[in-house]
Amino acid sequence: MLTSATITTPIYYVNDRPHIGHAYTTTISDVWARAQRGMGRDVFFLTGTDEHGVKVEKSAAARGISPQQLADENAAEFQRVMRTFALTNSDFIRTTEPRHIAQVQEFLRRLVARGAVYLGTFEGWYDEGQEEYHTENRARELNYKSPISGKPLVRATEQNYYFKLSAFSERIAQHYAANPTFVRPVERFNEMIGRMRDGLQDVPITRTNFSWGIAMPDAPGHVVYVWIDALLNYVTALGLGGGDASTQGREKYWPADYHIIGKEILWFHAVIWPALLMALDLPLPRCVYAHSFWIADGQKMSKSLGNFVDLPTIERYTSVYGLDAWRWYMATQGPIAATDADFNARHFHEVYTSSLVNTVGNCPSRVGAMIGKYFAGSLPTDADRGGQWPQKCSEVVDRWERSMERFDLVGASRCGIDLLGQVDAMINETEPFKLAKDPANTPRLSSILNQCAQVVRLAGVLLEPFIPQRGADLATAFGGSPGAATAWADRRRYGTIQDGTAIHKVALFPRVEATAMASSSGASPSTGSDQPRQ
Ligand code: ME8
Repeated sequence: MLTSATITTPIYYVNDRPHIGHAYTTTISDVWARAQRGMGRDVFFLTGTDEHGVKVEKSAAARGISPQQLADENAAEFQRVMRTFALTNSDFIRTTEPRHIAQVQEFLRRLVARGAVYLGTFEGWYDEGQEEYHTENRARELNYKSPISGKPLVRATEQNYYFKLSAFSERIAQHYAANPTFVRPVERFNEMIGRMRDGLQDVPITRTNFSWGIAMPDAPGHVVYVWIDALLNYVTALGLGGGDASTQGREKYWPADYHIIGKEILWFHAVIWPALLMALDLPLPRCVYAHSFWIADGQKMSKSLGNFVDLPTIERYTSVYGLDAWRWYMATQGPIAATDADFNARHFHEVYTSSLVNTVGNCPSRVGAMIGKYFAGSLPTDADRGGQWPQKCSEVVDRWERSMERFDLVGASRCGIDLLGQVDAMINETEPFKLAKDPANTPRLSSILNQCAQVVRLAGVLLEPFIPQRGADLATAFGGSPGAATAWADRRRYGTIQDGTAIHKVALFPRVEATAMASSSGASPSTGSDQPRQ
């Protein structure tokens, strides 16, 4: 039986158009999903859109359209991006779908029935832009200003339904202690542990000041707080609250292995979400992974500064360098750790040239060309049966598997590059082009080129989740088949290309002019009209 694996991205707000941040989180999740599928696991990869709340209501009003129209328009745009970027999500959940709404209401009924939700009066500090309440302590720490927009927090009083978050402090602390990798990276985990020390206060989970949301069951006038609605997407998509035909048979995908999110929404995922799951008697996800932010040329990205990497900008990169190059840059140079990452066109170009053109492109092309020239494109035999390679390769594949398991995509990306580097080194050392001048060297030449080809194929397997299009070309050129078409036990093994197999020369990554992307971040020209964002 296949083991399953589940990964999720945040569901994105439909009051914004897709940009580098969304592309980043979704792409790294896709790399992981593809890697797990390649290893033969049954993967559920979830993304979608967060469509309720005041922000969407206001953006729609500003454009003179209904919130549903705005949501439909932008959800379609996000879905188009998933397709054009070859992202392999298993479902795309929208929070205005009936299947989601019905289950959110069912979960709220359960929370009320279990005494985890009650009616009370709230007075506190509210961040209008983020739709987030803060405790007095936290508000003071923030200088009574939104950490995101810098606008003052406002004093708010409301009669609301509350979630008894305070009742879960102890259990969450225990879970943290027992699961030291529950939140990653560790710097982020420490932050959460620090904030938990303040104690947890109950949180209002309904609103009465707007209507664009899910109605609280049996409570006329109350609309479910957008964050509760949104968090529940991770389990409504799997039908844990009832579901419909589209969610049937998906219970096995819970708990998720990874919730991949940006650091600004970690509190919701590391504290509120686990407490909700505990209150619902559902198991907790294995890991909440909170990456940092892309910044541009050392500064926060902002549309008014003109360094904002929006969808048209991304599309310019993919048309100049190709989709795989974009993915490679996202997955290997992005803010996966606790520090922000700088996006700039020069760096993009350097990484493209050194890793993709000079290594991933060049090495297979060299090997393919020599087999073409000296053995008419047919894999010669290796009397040495791989020498040291089978052992070396098995170690590298083990390292790759472990890196993927830990969501260390940078570490995993190096495995394929390392193998190709070692092939290059062997070619430089043994100089097959010199050996080829004397027929007496043919057995040795055969062995060397057979070994090079075997390692190149294997490196391609390890690189394929990052560069699926060129990875498939590489697999085909070296006598294999791309993706999960073959069992992992065979794909991960050194030496599976049979003697006599046709090996082709491949041109994977063409050189690109250094000046192809004009401005430094390559961002679209400024419109000057939009708010700065994270
Ligand atoms: O927060 N760098 O949606 P959102 C890297 N709907 N990643 C970035 C980024 C940047 N500069 N900017 C955004 C929401 N992101 C809620 C989520 S989940 C139950 C509800 C990415 O559209 C990052 O993953 O504002 C961040 O968490 C997400 O986009 C926020 O997307």
